Amino acid sequence: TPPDNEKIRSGYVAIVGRPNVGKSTLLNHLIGEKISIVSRKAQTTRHRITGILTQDDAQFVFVDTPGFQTQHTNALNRAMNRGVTQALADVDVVLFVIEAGRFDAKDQKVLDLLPKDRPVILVVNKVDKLEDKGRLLPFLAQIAEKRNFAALLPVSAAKGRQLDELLTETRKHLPNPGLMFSEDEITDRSERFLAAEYIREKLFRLLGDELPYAATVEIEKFEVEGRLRRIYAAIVVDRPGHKAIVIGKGGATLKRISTEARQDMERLFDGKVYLEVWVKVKSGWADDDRLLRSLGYE
Ligand code: GDP
Ligand code: K
Ligand code: MG
Repeated sequence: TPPDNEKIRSGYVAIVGRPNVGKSTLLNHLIGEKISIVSRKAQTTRHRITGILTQDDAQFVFVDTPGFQTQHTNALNRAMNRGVTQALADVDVVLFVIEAGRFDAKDQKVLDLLPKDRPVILVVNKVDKLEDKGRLLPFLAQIAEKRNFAALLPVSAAKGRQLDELLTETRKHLPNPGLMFSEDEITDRSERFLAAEYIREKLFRLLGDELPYAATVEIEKFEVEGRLRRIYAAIVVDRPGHKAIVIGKGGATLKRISTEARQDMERLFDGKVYLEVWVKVKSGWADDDRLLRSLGYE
């Protein structure tokens, strides 16, 4: 059903939490498309990503955030931290995401950052992983002591469980009458940006523990011809040794990165994609402010 302008409410909803609790997975399941990339590794999300969900009586503008960096302070990490801080400054509701059965100093640190004057909904994710379901209620009771939460919701982002309930609770706190974005928009990010992100996701999923952090992706050309998109992308690495790893034996790794990224793009763009990917070395890219801006880091 089309949105009803009389009763529709809209607002900004930040999704925050320590790395790997499932923030990006949650955003994607709420929107129904992969607009924020996901991997098992911390700090996969480097940008603030907006995902828009419009229903007949509500428009949720979700803001997915990178985990807050405290350890390495290069220009990239500083830009990521600014992204989190800005998302929190402008937001109407906060979804504070934790993992079922776990709450420690890292979660507490994020909780301490949250604005005191905004409603915070506690989202306890990955309940599907909790073996002893009897632990859930005592766990919720323990966390509920920590702050006056607007609601407490156990969910499974990956399995799409309890997400309607989460939306119902969130809607209560949307402040604005009417729409803020057109009803068919799902993100404020461009296709060009999403194409680069999909390639970056494959680096996180297919390469070892360190390389993905030392790499980024630049779209050099993005052409649209009817329903065909021609995309030319460079994977930017820090060292010549990394280049060989990304390419892999006989080019096998690069081929897999490119094939999987193309399939994701065709799904999202709903059309054919011709994708060319190559690797280039730019030493010190993560500390080059100008290059970071050209790559879309605010
Ligand atoms: P983020 O760093 O908080 O954005 O977390 P991601 O969305 O990237 O997810 C981190 C990992 O947790 C990925 O391997 C996800 O597949 C996994 N994950 C996310 N949500 C769930 C869930 O509800 N259940 C389970 N079992 N795994 C999940
Ligand atoms: K992650
Ligand atoms: Mg993420």
